[in-house]
Amino acid sequence: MYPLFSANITLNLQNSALLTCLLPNLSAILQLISSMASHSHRFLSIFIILAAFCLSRFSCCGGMEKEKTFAMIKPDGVYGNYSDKIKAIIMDSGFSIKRELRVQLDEDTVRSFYAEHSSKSFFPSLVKYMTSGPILVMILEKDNAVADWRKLIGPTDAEKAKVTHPQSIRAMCGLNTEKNCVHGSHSIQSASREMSFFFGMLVECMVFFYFIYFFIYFFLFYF
Ligand code: RTP
Ligand code: MG
Repeated sequence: MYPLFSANITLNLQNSALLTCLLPNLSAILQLISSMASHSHRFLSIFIILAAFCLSRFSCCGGMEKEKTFAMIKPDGVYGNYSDKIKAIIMDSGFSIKRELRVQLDEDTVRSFYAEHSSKSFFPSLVKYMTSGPILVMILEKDNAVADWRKLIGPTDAEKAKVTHPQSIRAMCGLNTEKNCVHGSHSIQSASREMSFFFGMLVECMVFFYFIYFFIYFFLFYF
């Protein structure tokens, strides 16, 4: 299940190596390919580009990489202008921000994201809170990222966090058990699900449009 992004999307694909190279230089790449002498050379070059893209996608899951986790600055954090401060804490704590995306969630997306809590009494209130304004979602990377990010954000109840974990992010910008400013994945499995939930669809869309672009280009100019 993927989220429906309704508005207000800004995107940081800084570290998506091949996409970052390919997309801004698409017309230059197309010109280079079209200057090649034969159809076979052109199709070979397309094959190499797509294969490199697929390899880069697989390499994101390889064992050589550091652990990744999913982080979110919730509407109260964004609205309260805590985003830059939280990002500074993230960097100072040794994480690198691999991706980030500012997005306004709709109700269905929140219901899907927090499905594990759908039977809880606070669920309707949680849906209202999470749709009350834009959020900032991020992929963070470092050794032991999942556990370290959970530790950094502190307990769910921000009031309690102010007493027991005064250095935590929720102590700094959270208000109570619900409005607690930030989210963090509980486990490597949930991190994987949540990263795909927000960033999987985006990459698939970009690949889809990339393919469409190629097909239109070749049909118009070569057949
Ligand atoms: P999160 O998933 O957002 O990182 O928070 P968490 O693990 O610390 O807490 P969780 O139990 O997963 O709850 C998800 C979010 O639901 C809201 N909540 N409200 N009113 C309440 O009693 C209540 N309990 C939880 C919070 O926004 C919590 O972060
Ligand atoms: Mg949770």
